[in-house]
Amino acid sequence: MNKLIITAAVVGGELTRNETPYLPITPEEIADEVYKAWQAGASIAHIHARAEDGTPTQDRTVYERIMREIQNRCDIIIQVSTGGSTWMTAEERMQPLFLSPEMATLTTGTVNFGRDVFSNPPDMIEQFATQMKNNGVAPEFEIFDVGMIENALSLVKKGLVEGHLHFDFVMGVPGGIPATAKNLLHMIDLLPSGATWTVAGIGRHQLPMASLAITLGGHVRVGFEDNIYYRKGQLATSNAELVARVVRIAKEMEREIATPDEARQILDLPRSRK
Ligand code: KMH
Ligand code: ZN
Repeated sequence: MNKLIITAAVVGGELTRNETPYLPITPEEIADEVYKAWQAGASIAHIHARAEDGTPTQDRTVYERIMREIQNRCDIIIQVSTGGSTWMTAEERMQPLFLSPEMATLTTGTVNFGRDVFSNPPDMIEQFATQMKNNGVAPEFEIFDVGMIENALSLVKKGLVEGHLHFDFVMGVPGGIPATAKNLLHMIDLLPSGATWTVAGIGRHQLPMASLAITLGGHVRVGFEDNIYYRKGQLATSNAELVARVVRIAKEMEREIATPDEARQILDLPRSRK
């Protein structure tokens, strides 16, 4: 089986320190958290940015500082968010793309997000995909429900996305696809051959969905963005703790962990061809 790519989603676009005191906020704190996750075995860092007061921001200068701090510490693949937070405009959300990071997320449809709506109409999706193409950024399709897979494939048909296809199944968001094994198998079935996939299980679904992905040959995303608990009633004190647990499970199942460079090869990112 191919090596396991672990993504650490260390900040998120909605979480606050009221929910967990361990949430990193400043660029240095975020980079330190990413560095610890990398030491534990993560090869991709999914990044959101925060203003000094902790509120989510898509300001490219803040992303630039975060990226620089991370690059000073390790060679992890940096994947910026274009999801931002549910209340942000398209213009705000696409700011970090202008920094030409290696990867960025691309949600290919609109979904209820708890009591909010995470809005991604067709024109916005195409605008984001075009900007990624122009800036040489590899998209990771964020799939919150089944129909978003077909929407992603339509971008490929239109020539707006080229090369290797990588999907992240975000499962268990209230309003999105429930985190069940049957739903995961169904989504895997819909992918074109050669595509890779990862699973981000939300809340208590993080651990079972990660275990399933390890078994099925997929990849895994963990981190505070999706789940702040190590187990019921016990907060995780770092993203690295969540990564380390996935590493231990994978090793017990004879699945090796991909380094960032190995992940670049699996995902056929341009840096792997240099
Ligand atoms: N914050 C959510 C509304 C992404 O990063 O691309 C969406 C999100 C997805 O976090
Ligand atoms: Zn995100």
